[in-house]
Amino acid sequence: MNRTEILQKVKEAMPEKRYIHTLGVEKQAIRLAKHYGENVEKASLAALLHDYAKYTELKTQQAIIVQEKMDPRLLSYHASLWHAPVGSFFAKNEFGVEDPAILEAIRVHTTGKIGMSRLDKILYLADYTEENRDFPGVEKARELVFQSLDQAMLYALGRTIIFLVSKNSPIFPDTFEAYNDFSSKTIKGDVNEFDE
Ligand code: DGI
Ligand code: FE
Ligand code: FE
Repeated sequence: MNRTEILQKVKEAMPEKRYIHTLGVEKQAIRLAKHYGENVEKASLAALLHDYAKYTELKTQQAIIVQEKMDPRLLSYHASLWHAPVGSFFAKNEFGVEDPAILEAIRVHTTGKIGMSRLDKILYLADYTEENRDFPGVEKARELVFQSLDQAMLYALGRTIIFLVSKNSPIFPDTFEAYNDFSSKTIKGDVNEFDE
């Protein structure tokens, strides 16, 4: 599939606003890839496909999670988490993407996980900071993201957890695990800070 074909298929799968978001994520992912020496083509493709499954019928998403033996805990959490692993499945099966690094970045783009790769972080943070996003804290995230991917991940995951708690939403364990992983990597987030 060439770029034009990919763009057309992605565009047809979502409302205009989501397509504009997708192009914004690609732009930011390419900027970040260049800044951090990551493969630009991989970042671009992961970005273009990351929300492809967002408007797939939930029944279909659920069936794919079951059939493909994906993490069964997903089914007892909010359905907005499902489009990430299901999107990874479509990237492989509808777009012919074979690269495991691209497929994994798409799979973990909503929750994060322990031990994220540079490409995983770039997609997660491009999704969080692309130019059309507007929420409290996005400006700070846009600055942090070019200073340190790990600091930016800690900030973005922390803000996401605070946001979910403010809505009394359940938080998927991988989100906490990712947060803890980045927290323990930075001195600032170390629990010892509170010992004295
Ligand atoms: O698909 P996008 O809107 O571009 O962004 P996304 O895939 O990062 O997030 C989709 C939604 O999932 C968003 O409303 C925040 C929510 N979310 C992220 N982590 C968790 C979560 N929802 C729950 N319930 N638990 C989580 O851990
Ligand atoms: Fe998403
Ligand atoms: Fe997105």
